[in-house]
Amino acid sequence: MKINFITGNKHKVKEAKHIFENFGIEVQHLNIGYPEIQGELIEVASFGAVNVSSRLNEPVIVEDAGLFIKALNWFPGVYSSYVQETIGNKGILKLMNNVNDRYAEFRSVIGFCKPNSEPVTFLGTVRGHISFKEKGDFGFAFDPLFYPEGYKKTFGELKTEEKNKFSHRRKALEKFAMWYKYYRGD
Ligand code: ITT
Repeated sequence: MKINFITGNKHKVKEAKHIFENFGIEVQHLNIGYPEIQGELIEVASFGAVNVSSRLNEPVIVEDAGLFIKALNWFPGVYSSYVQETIGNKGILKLMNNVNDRYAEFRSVIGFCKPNSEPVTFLGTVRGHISFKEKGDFGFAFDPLFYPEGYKKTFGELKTEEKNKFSHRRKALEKFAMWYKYYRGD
């Protein structure tokens, strides 16, 4: 069993391969881009999945994800990628200077679509809080800033296998994998 995963982010592919292994699903990585509309994660993932499945004429998944910080009115959220490339982790820490409520969530939405069908989406969330400084060299992007709830290590201090046990991506990919493997019914 195989699925096309359309993304330009190699870290996402590494995490997905790890998770899909348990389901016997092989990841075919294609970095062919797709239009990312301005909107909520679910809208972006749905639109992207429809677009690529019709271009490729094959079933595909895409993922839209982000870091949502409560005290910043859930910024950077859908702008996560842009914010990471511009102000980066140091910029986020500056915005969080003297902020006591450090609650944050990572959210991931997997969008699946096969040609000429409606898209299906799967949401995964992990709760946590923002650190006071960057910690760890593992993972990518905001990982060194994020303490998952109940952990004394940031995502940046966890190896892929550990992060994958409970990450937002794990939850979304696992929901998708269960459905794809057992319930899809076609
Ligand atoms: P594709 O759209 O090509 O899949 P991308 O990196 O642009 O790759 P998104 O549009 O989903 O991915 O942007 C999400 C951004 O949110 C991502 O670039 C990171 O900055 C951040 N992000 C998402 N998941 C993350 C994670 O597990 N760890 C750290 N940062 C993450």
